[in-house]
Amino acid sequence: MATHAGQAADAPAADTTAFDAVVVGAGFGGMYMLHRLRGMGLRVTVIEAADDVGGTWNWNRYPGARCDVESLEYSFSFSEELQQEWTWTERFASQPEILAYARHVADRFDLRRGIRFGTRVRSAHYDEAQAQWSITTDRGDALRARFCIMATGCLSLPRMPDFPGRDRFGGRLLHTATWPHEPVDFTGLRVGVIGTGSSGIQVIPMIARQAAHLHVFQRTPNFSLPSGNRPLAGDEVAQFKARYPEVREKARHAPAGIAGMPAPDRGALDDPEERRREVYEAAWRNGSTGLTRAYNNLLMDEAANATAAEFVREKIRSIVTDPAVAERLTPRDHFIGTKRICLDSGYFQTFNRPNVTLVSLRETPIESITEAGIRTSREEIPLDVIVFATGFDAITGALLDIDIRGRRGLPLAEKWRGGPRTYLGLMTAGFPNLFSITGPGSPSVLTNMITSIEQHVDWIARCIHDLAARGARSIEADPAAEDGWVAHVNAVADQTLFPRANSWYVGANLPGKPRVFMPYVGGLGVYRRRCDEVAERGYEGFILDAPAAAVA
Ligand code: NA7
Repeated sequence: MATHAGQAADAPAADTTAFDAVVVGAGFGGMYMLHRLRGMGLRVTVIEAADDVGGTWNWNRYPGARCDVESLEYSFSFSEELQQEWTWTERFASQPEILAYARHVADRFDLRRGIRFGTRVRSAHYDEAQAQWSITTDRGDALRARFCIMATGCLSLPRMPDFPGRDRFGGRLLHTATWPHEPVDFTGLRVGVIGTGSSGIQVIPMIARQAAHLHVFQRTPNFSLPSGNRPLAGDEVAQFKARYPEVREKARHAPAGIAGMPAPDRGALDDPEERRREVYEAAWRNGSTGLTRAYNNLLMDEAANATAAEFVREKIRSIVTDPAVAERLTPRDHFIGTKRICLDSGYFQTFNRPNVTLVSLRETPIESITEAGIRTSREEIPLDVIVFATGFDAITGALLDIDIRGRRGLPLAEKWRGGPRTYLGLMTAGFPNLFSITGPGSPSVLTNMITSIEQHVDWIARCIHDLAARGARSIEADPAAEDGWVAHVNAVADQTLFPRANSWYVGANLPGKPRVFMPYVGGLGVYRRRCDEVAERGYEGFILDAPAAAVA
């Protein structure tokens, strides 16, 4: 490994295959990791399958794609200059604006020259003798690095259900997560959207405005709240920016990594019904996901949750004019917030349009895709375009898509056959020097991803620095510490209603995926303290420089 005072980052070197660290993915995690490690003088390369930075915000270009964390908080805090010079224009940033921000970050910190675009990592194998990772790509690269850092994202392996006849369809097939770069014009077309998760709920109102007719194929109705998106006024932005030091510090220790969402201090049943309604009404009017965090027990207590769920069900009935359609759109199979809550701009209102038809797949399942459209158990619906908004193999999908092998050639897929096992969501035993950013067992998708990414990247950078300072070549999770963390992640989740929903948090959206609650629900502030303590206690629960046979 280059010493920290050693060779300048990315300096021309004879060997373009040997690195201190290879980072997989150039989304926000990979970009910040590159910036940090470069700043420490390490030789780093980032490998990115897409042709640009931005990760999920580069792929998910469907109309209506928008973040559900407010833009002024969904942004990097590591550079005061960056956060002062960038100006967000909307309360919730749209995909094009977030992608423009990612590109700005890449240019401002001169990151592009450290990234190999259009290149997909195929394998990463650990060489025990050398204490190095050997990494291959689909372009024939064979790289070696002391550290391999997976910044592969939690929602990056799209899922396309294999309906019979899919390849026969004569029209156009699109997936929200692999959207074309050029705009798609739906004017005059008959469109079908399959899926009513966040992506479906965002894209449906946009397509409905253009299409001749839109059929929405819904399997499970979802809770969705009005986003309350609006343009940001210049003075509002300036005032917020002036408070950044305080806001960011709060966010780092808040449960969701969002300063504007501190932990509530009372339970839903502590308030009389009338007061509770006022609280929910105010949250509904204010927009954002605040309604599900209005009380501290909404995700813990069935009766408390029912008060919020019923409030939203009433709203759906009040918005959708046809009572039969309203009933079909009303979620009843899960506690509100236990599947990712959606934020929308006029989703339920869309079903009042004459050119929109809701098809409930519970009543009339899809039997096949035909040359002309979709055949349900009732009829064949002719379509020009089918949009799959059918989600992702979340959290573990992109990691297991790479042939990762640790000590003694053990495949990660084999180790995780029963579900992911990690220590702190950062490392998995038997895979030395392999880190994952926002991996399973960390707060990740239950938080502001950028706050969580910064926490993970800073921790990994500090760890690599400390290893060099001690002269250690490797670090890996102690299997006993990993068992303890997995038990803790499960125990905390089991105190909540989360594991009971058939969500992608538990892998229930993928037939055959082991049912494990994957994110850490204990909150980012608590988690951050734990990670810091571990480092301060000399990497408690990790083994430094284990001999080849020492770790099972
Ligand atoms: P989601 O939230 O996983 O939603 C996928 C949707 O697709 C959901 O409504 C599914 O219904 C539906 N789906 C999946 N497979 C099928 C089949 N075979 N037939 C019919 N319908 C199906 O993915 P999104 O992309 O919307 O959002 C993912 C995250 O990205 C989101 O939570 C935000 O964090 C950003 P189901 O509910 O499984 O019955």
